[in-house]
Amino acid sequence: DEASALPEATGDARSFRDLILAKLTYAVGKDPIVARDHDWLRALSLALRDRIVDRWMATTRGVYRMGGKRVYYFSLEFLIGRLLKDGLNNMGLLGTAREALASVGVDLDVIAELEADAALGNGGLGRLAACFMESMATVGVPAYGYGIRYENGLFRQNIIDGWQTESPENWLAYGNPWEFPRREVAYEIGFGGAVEASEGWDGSAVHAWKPAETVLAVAHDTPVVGWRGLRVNTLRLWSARSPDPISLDAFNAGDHIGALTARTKAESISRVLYPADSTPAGQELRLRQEYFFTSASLQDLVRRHLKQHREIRTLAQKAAVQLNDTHPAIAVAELMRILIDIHAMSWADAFALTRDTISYTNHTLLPEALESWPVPLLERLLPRHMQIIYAINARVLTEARAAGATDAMIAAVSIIDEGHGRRVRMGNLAFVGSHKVNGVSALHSELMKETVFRDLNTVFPGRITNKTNGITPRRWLMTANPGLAGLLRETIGEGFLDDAEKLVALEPFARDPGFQERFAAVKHANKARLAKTIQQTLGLRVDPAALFDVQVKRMHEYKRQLLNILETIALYNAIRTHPEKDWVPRVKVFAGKAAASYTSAKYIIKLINDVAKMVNTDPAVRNLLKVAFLPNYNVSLAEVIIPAADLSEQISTAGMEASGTGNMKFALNGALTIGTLDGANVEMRDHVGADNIFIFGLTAAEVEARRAKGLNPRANIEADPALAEVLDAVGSGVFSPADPQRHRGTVDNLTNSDWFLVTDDFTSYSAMQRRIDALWGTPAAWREKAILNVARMGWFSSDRTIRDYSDEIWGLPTVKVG
Ligand code: 26M
Repeated sequence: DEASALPEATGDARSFRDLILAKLTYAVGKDPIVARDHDWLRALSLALRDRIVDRWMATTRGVYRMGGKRVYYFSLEFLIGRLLKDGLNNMGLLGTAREALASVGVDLDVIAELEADAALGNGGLGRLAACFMESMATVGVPAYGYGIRYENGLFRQNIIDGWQTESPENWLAYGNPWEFPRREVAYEIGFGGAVEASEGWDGSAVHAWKPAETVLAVAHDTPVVGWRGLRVNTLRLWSARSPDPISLDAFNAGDHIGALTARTKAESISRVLYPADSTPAGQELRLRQEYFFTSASLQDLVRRHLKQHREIRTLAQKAAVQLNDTHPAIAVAELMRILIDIHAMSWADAFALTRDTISYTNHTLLPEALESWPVPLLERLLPRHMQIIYAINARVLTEARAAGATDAMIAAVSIIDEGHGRRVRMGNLAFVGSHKVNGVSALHSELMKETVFRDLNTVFPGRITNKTNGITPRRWLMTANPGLAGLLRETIGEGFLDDAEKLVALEPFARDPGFQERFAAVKHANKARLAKTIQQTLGLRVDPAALFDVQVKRMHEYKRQLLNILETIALYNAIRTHPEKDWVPRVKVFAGKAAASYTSAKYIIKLINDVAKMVNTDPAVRNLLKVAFLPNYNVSLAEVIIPAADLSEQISTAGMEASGTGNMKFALNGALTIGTLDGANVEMRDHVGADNIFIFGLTAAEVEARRAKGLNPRANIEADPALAEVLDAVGSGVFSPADPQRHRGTVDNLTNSDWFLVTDDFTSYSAMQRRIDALWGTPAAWREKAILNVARMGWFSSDRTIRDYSDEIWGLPTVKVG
């Protein structure tokens, strides 16, 4: 019979199979005979969760007993992706689960693909928060992540006739096996109303905020497993609930719909993630989200602190609050309110305690991305906080004046921007309320001192520090690229699993022909897998033997997907003009979402798709060039694309990409980088060696100088006939014959302003691409460089980043695993 054809499970796999079957029966309510793939996924997830929960409670108990400091990572975004395989891997249960499922005729890889991708974030900032959560559990930092449990995460991107459209992504449709709702952990969050001042027992002023409106924040906890399952931390996400779900008076008066509007308004706070990753929306609902989760989180950690330590004055010794960008910057005022209004602390003590507790990470220098809120809006929504912000500002400006600040410096240091109709600068608020402020790469941190925070850096020297970003090698190497991880294990042993810097042991194998062959075979298998995805989603056939040249990230002008597609067109022209040359077959892979309102970014998506349509069907190209735009880029798709890349495109205008983290993921997986000297690319060059990375283009200083003297894109275009030809073709509708004017705006913008210096860097970029072709022609040389990249990328593990935060910002000890 059929069942006897199945492999028999042994040992651990047997007991794990029994646990899965018990979950299937008693938690899912399905007989194995009729269970569908989704039922098996849920049963497996619940079985794994049981194992995780045991470690979770042990960790939580241990942390409490130690009585030490906890880290609270405040982030409006956690771009988690799927949790099953990463959880199995960290728990050491991947093989066990595979065997257990096989014994009941189920394929782990098939059901793992059904898990929803938790996209509670936009891009780099949100994914960094997720990598940090995993690394904090791994290196033994007792940490809580605090954020919002959005019902709808980042939108789904559909490509229709080459254009992006957006639709809601319902990640909770099949339920979420990883979370534990904590209905009993709920806090009141106030909005609006007025501040009542009275006189305290000693004659001092006492302020009581009487909000007009209250919303409840309800906790949902997700365990976060570290490597080898040794420690499990908590991600606590808040969901908004109305304290009065049905307005009974209205309901009884017969207004059944009206009775629900208050509830709808309250619950809209955690309905959806704001999908912009650069320009703040400036909408009231966004400010409500920011205050909602910040207040709930501070109330929660203060309650935990008092329960354990009794005394509010020791807060900074027991709690470190890290602000992920300015989105939770209102924490400075909210903590002050809690300390002064509720715990009757003096101003000076409260401010010292706040500053000792809080620190702030900056992720961008783009002026349009810096958050500021109109004073009248803050005044209406959070009147007490506005008072506190004014009071903080008065003291800071007095201090600055005493330190010799000029009027211009005072204006720059002020929390209030008087220039644009009085706004609260959240960056300045976060800065003055923090003991440390950090950038996310060496270059970015230096630029912070010279640009946005120049004067604050003078008044508060030493406060700005650098913490170069990192990525978790568990998800981005072991889980995403099991083929490579397995080869590395066989070659250099298991040490790198516990300490990514041990990957250097691979260096002696870089030129070893036998190893090179096996390394290339892994890459080829990953490329075949991506080719299959491309075939299935786009109906496009690509050859896994071609050079896979990949740019995947949010669509943004500064990231310069436009530079890449223009160079692709130049290559297309050259192939047709010189069919006799021996061109390197290339597959250009693009993916990324544009903010729904970012029109020029959406036109770039359309241009890529227009070019793809023409190039992919042109017989003159003889399959030497293919262009693929994969829709709906997310963490799960990244896990397929990144291990399959030969070439990683990191080509932002120098000085504009704070760090980048995709750059690290590609290099760790053996792709070579073509990139500008921007963000962490600079440090990647230092680590992998200048011979093993392709750096081109203007430096940040040169970009600044060229902008200062005035850009001259027309001269750049005139100087490069290939570029001129490309722009003529795009502008005149060669790729959009049905609508020849379609890309006119894009070309005009390049010709007349070119703020992102695409035309300045085009020629050197193009030349570098041809050098890359030449190297591809010598596989042994290419592979040597790729292997050296893997060997030397260990430093970019987020474990290292977290140790740096622990040592230099949080004042915490960390432990080694393994
Ligand atoms: C702000 C206000 C309203 C709505 C949305 C936002 C907003 C959301 C996300 C603004 C910026 C957001 O993200 C910025 C971001 O992802 N920055 C990236 O951070 C990475 C991690 O440090 C860096 O590697 C990238 O270089 C940087 O662009």
